[in-house]
Amino acid sequence: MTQPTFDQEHFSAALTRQWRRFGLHDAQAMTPDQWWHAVSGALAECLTERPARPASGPQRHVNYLSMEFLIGRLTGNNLLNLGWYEGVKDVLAASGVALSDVLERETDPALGNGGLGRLAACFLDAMATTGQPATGYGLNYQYGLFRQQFIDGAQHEQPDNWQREAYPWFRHNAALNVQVGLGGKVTSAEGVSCWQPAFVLQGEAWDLPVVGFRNGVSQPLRLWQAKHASPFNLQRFNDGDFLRAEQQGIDAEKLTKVLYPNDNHQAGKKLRLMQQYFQCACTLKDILRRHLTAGRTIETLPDHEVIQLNDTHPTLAIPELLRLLLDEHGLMWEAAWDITRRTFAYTNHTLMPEALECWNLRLVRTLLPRHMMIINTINAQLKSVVEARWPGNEAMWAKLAVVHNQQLRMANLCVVSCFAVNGVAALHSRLVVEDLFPEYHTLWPEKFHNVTNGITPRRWINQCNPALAALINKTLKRPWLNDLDALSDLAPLADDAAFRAEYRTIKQRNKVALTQWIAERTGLQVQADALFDVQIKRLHEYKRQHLMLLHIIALWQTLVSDPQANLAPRVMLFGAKAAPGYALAKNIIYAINKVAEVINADARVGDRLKIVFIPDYNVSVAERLIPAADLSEQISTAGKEASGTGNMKLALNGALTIGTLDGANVEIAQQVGEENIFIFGHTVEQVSALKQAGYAPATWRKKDPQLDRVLTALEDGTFSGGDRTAFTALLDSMGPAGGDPYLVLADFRHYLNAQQQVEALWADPEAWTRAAILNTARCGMFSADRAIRDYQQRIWQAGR
Ligand code: B1N
Repeated sequence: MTQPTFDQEHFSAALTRQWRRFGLHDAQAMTPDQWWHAVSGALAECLTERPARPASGPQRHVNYLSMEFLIGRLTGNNLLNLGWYEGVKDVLAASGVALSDVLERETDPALGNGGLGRLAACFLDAMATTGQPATGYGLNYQYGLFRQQFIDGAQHEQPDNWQREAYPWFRHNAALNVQVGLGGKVTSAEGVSCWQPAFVLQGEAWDLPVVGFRNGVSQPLRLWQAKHASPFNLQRFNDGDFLRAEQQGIDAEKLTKVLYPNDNHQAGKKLRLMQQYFQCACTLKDILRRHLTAGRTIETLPDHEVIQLNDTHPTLAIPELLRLLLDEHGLMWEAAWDITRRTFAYTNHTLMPEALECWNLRLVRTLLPRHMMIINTINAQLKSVVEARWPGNEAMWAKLAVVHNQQLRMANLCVVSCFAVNGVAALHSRLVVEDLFPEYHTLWPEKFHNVTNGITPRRWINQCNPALAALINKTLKRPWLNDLDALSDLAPLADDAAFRAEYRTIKQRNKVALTQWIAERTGLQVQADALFDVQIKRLHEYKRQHLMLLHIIALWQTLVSDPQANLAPRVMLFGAKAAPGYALAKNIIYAINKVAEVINADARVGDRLKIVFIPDYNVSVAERLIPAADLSEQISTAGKEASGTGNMKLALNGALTIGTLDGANVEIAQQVGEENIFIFGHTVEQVSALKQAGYAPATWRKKDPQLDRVLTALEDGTFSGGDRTAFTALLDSMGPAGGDPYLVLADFRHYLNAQQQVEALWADPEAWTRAAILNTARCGMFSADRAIRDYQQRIWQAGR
């Protein structure tokens, strides 16, 4: 496929139409925000009119269903993928306007929480780039993930009204509107069931273009927005009950008001279940419409369409498809089940028990009575399979049932109904089989796969680190952004002093740029030649931001007690949001900020140790931090982080990883070589052995005087103006009360030892840069393009 070249006249004309629409007489009269709207609107217009089209081919069309798409800013990304950046830059320069300033005006669409939502966005980019026909399906939230503020060190949340109604990239096509029912009852006549919903909602399709990298492809991310269906209840209206047809009791627009701010945690709220069903019902109507209007029969659905479930959040798509096949297309159960089973594939993203979705049966039955019947049929069918395999084994049934103890278990429903189940990194996929679903694995071993996550190098190198991209362009002299394995050709240059100097200069400039931005954003002055030690991710106990905090306190105590200590100056950088209801996570944020206040103001330490907690971490902040990082903190308890993807972005941009053998860290270590990464901590097997033997954090504290000093400083008010209760939640979690479930104390010593190895390598800049270059050169496999090809080969092309 060829790329439409930039047509300056066409773009300029579109731009003119934009500012005329603002009622202006001159481009010069535009405010900076208007410039952003005008440029984006003009580009969106050019894209609609030009021959940018969806990918096509013999493959099945992928329908990627996700409750989250953390897309980040679109305008700059689309310009780069289209190859129009320079052209547009020149047009704006002629008006004395800098494109880079204009792009900074875009509010980050934050329609996701963290890694799961960002992965969905990277995969859409990679499918457009590799030519995989695909549609992303999600929700158009009016409020994205909350904005974070610190007030006296504590997190406060502000609503994120991102002005979706004025977002120039959206295209709305009323012809795609669909209607969705909720509640009501089921009637049966002659073996045919009929659901009569109490309420009907309207789903509006709002499309964002996903632009492939220089290949002329653009395919939609379709986000559904809930509206009142004409003010009537259609059923009542058709029954002639005109006066009572006005709906009551359900506020449709509430449904897509706000993204739930939990990451790796289920809150079990009714509105969330309604969101999930709404997204699934709208999407299935759309998929079936596309299939049938292409002149195909319903029976051939799995030959042409595959539905990939991004975790269990869109699981209701399974009973919804069955309902449509049974009740609206009149299929018999066997045929409907066969079609469904060959259409769905499920990706598991977490083993954390609190994130495995279970829904109360009464709630499900009230909102979705027909789906409940269908789920019960699946459950009964499963029961005979389990009974045949493990006759009379009640405990086994209690474990494998889809419906049990008045709970609907979404992961079980997925495994039973999908042709493929995959984890997101090699270790995680092994644990999915061994710890989460061992019995299902003995029943259906062929269903289980690994697809290690990946990231798009278009955003995570080309867009965020243009200087590094330019160096790679100049060095490789061939396309690499859609063929990331090509980076391996850089490896020999790790031994070339001139190349190392260039590579180091780029990192240094990125760090200088970051220090300026930090000063503007936080008022803190930090030195760009310090080691930039970065931990950026959602705040969660298992990710162990507090382990990094303990190291910071240990460094400070060393610097204070021994001013001659030979320690590298460090800037410790954090970016993290805590779910608003997650008290411990919020206490960890508070503790980091309070420790930062004391240490940053300590003249004895000066520039040798600084702590910066960047407020309101989001995709755009990540784009600034990642190119400037020296050290990437990936320090979750082994077995808890399914994959991680920030680890990949940081390694590709030349940060060395300090990390546990968890998630994709294991594969990063394999790729870069153990001499180019700092691995520490208990392994998965050691973690379970330790717990089995009865882990007691107090004994670990007792045998390590430095650890005791660090914890004492948190207890005795050193960082909280004498208040000994300020960090109770944090301290309790690591003490006998909480039992230190994530083994912070048990990994402390090993972590500090690894940090000393970091110091040693940092002391030799040439050796450090050599290792950094090898990280860039050897992480090509973490391209999302490779992940998409794995999905194609292992999952999407199979299973029909
Ligand atoms: O998915 C990412 C992984 O790289 C991370 O390791 C993993 O933690 C993350 C419920 C989740 N797993 N589960 C969630 C998000 C929102 C929610 O409501 C669970 N996020 C992950 C991509 O594979």
